[in-house]
Formats: sequence, C-alpha cells, structure tokens
Amino acid sequence: MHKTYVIGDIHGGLKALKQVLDLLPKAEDDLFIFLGDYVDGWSEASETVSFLIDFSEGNNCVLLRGNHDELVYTFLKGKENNTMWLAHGGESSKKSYENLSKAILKEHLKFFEKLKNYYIDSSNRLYLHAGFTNQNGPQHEYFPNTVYWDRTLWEMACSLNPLLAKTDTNYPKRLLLFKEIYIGHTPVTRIGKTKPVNHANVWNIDTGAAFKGPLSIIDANTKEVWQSEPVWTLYPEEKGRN
Ligand SMILES: [Mn+2]
Repeated sequence: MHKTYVIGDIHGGLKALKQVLDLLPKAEDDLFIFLGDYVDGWSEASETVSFLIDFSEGNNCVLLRGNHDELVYTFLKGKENNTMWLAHGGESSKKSYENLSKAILKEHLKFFEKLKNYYIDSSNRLYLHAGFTNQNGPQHEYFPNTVYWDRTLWEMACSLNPLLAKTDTNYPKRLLLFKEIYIGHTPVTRIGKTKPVNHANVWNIDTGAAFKGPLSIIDANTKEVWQSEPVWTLYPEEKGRN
C-alpha cells in the first residue's frame, strides 16, 4: 500500500517545504495531500505555487484549498483590495506576485481554480483545510467556503470529554462520519504545541509555519512526523505574519 503524506499550511515558506520534503523516504506511488494555505506569510508565495505546480506533475498529489488561497485568487482576479487580507499576510503575496509574466499568472490562476475543497480517501479518511459544520459531512455544507474557514470542528474536538463514549447520544455526529479527519488552518502553536495535535479522530497538522513554528508532514498510516526548522529562522530578514 502506498504512503499517504499530509502536509500542513505552508504560507509562502518554500524553503521549509523543500527542507521537509527532502527528509521523506519517498517512493514512486506515494500520495501527497496538501492541506492548503500555500500563500500569505513568508516572501515566496508565487514561488511556492510554481513549485507545487511542478511537484504535482511528477507526483500523486491532492491539492486542497485554504482560505488564504481563495483570498489571493480573488486578488489576482482583480476583484477587490481586501484590507483585512493585506494585514494577514496578503501584503507578502501581493509583492511576490508583482513581477510575474502573464503566462505564469494564467497558470497560477488555473492552479487556484483546480484546488479541491475536501478529499475522502478509500479508508474513509477526510482531508480538508479547516473543518465542516454539517452533520452529514462537508459535501452537504450550505456555504461551500465553510470548509476552508471553519474553526468549530477543531474547537469541538479539543473540548470533547475523552471519556464520552461514541455510542453516547451526545457524541458529536460530525466526528462519527469519518475514520479520521486531517485539518490545518488553526495553528497548534496557539496552544503551545509544535507537533501535529490529535483530539478524538481529528488531526491538526498546522504547526504554525506562518508564525513561530515549523512546517510539518505526517504519514497518515503510521503517524510518523517530519518537520522543517522553525520557518521564521529560514527567513531571518522577514517579519512573517507575527
Ligand atoms: Mn493557515
């Protein structure tokens, strides 16, 4: 059986992505599932996207959509100048996209359009950027963009009483739909951790690459973890998202 590698939020930290990918014992049929947020943070937003376009041509990849990918896409389409976005890492992406040729820009727009909102594998494991709220699963979400903005799934998993039986009527129905759920979006550095965190059957792989943490990859079968150095140390001249 092939390996399934799950990659957390990158946020323009291409040096960290290359570093951690180099640590993997890669084989030809491995599957790489990227949880989204490729941009907004460190200075290499467009470079990260170019790298992922190349990487996905030579490897089996699932590329998921993060809220920041949607924000950058909206900006690139010239739809709005979102001040909230600019303050949350948008400025760095804007700069990184300044001098791109029309041809490459077109390729990048296609990349953003092709991102998936969620992915369910043959072992009934769900992968998505943020979370979902519908009791029947992410495919039933009334507002489709919930799956890359939601924080309630993670909040619920964190606050769940570990003694509550799955058969209890109060057990959250959302968690019973899938064998495991892999998310990014809410950095675990916020709760003082730097390794992927597991609560109930939810695995949070966002180890704060945009802030003071490393970039992490987890093997979904064995739960082995590989990490870059703290990403901010690879961009000493930059402030990141702070
Ligand atoms: Mn993120």
